[in-house]
Amino acid sequence: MKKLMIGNAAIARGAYEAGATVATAYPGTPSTEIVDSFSQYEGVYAEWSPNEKVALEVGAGASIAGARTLVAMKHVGVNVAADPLYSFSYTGVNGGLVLVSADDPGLHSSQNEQDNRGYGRFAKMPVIEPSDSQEALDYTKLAFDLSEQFDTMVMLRITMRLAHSQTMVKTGQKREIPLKDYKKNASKYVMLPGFAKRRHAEVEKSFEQLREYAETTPLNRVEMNDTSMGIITSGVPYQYVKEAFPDASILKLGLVNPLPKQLIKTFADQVDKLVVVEELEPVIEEQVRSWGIEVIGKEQFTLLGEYSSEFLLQQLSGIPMPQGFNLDQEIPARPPLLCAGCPHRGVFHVLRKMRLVVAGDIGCYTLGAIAPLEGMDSCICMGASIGTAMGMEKARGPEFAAKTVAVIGDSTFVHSGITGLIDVVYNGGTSTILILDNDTTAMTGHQDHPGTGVTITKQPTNKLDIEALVRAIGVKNLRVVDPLQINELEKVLKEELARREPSVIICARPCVLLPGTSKPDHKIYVDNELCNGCKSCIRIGCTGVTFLEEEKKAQINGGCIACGLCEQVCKFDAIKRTEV
Ligand SMILES: Cc1ncc(C[n+]2csc(CCOP(=O)(O)OP(=O)(O)O)c2C)c(N)n1
Repeated sequence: MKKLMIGNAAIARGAYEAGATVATAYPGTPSTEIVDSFSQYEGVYAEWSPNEKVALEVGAGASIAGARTLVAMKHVGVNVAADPLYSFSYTGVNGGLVLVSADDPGLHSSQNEQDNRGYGRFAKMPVIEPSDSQEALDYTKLAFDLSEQFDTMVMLRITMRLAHSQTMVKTGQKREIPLKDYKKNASKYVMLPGFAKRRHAEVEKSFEQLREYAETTPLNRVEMNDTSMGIITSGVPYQYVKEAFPDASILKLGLVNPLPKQLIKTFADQVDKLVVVEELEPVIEEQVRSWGIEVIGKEQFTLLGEYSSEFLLQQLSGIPMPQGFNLDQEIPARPPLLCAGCPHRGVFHVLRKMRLVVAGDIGCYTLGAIAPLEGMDSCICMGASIGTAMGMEKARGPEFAAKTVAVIGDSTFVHSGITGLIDVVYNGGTSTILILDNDTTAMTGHQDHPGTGVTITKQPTNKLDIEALVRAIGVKNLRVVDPLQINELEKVLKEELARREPSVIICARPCVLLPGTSKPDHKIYVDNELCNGCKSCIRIGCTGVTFLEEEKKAQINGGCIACGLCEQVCKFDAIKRTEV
């Protein structure tokens, strides 16, 4: 059957057709739809793991036990999973394991632009890059076969453009792949130094075989054409190359680690000028250069962001990018904002008002960093907030801690905040930590997590009791507040900051966009008689409130969901509620 599919759905389909029966993931743009789609197939097991390290460990266990297994994460998730990754690359697999790394050139929704082909090189792991949804499906299937043939996990590296673009896909039949036998094999799966030494030698041996395989695999193909220019490329940039230079000769690499040295040398000999087109790092270019082959690469292109066919034409042929191509020039900037009624807004309003130092974290609440709330001092990676606040305290002393808070979401707390809290309690920190519990992983599209009590397939399960967990860690001062009750929140914050002990304040209110979230039975309006245009309500940064410059009055617009925050910040009682 043929149908339009985004790359992520095609990968899920490929895994299903390859007979994978287990899939694990932690959500993260642009990878989230992969395991979500996989979970909808019959007869498979899929899970949202608490974080990427656990996802890969569960994947490794399933593979060792004999199942074909898919593990998916965004590029920075691979950093979290790097510890098991580097050991699992030594043990190898039983059932094939494909690890999808969804990279984000252009930082559409990430904190960095790292190029995860580098992991392939360091961990001696084959890396495959599809260029469209059909290849995403086909290469995923092939990746499972390769994984078992070469006894290694295989990385399928995609980028946002492939993950979320739709192209036609011909789907096939599911292959029935029986579970491989499980046999105890400690020298393969127990990474004691003595065993690991031998496994390292095995890895090097099988990587040499992969190098040979790279020379002949259909994953790498030469499209010989005009020989005045030859372009080596892979992944989505292949599409840009085809569009910009339809007459050029192309070496399209589907297997980007290891590279086919001989194939590349032969291709280079046949063309007058050799160019490597790859987004982000010069991974292919540097290897080609190291073999003494002259090549045009990053001196002509950029290490930053995504490419396009127009960009390639400009850089290689001097054809200027079309006028107005830069969309930023045409459309006013529209920075992302917290939704109207978002419970996080109350928190950041109070934090700014109290002029606190805020060690932040990653989630919807990171938007509290931008104007007009501007309530965040740092944000490093998921789970970093609590450790960062602890470091600030240890550097500057408890007085500094008395005006510092850490802010972390519920999904992020479970992902990697728990150990930071353990550190605070264990090493005598006095931090005040706000867990913003909106009962979902909102930022990536409302995925469930252990604290929501629901699985990926919407089955009820044990609901992690965050309060009990915090107490078990040893936090004696635990408060639960409604983050949209700002006076109460401010009072509680003052009390907890005054303590020379760790405190946790759980700001509990469900995400306003969650289905079933109760909506207020009143509406909000501005009493024009009382509004004096002070703009206090505008400074909460809510899309439900507009300021009419001519009239010098605030106005509640259709975006309002009557959360009542603006009503609370108005000192002149000009914002009122009416029964519906
Ligand atoms: C290592 C890593 N994995 C995944 C992501 C993607 N991501 C960013 S924030 C976030 C979780 C947000 O959920 P939560 O902490 O509950 O905050 P909310 O968005 O609900 O406010 C995820 C999955 C990431 N940035 N880094």
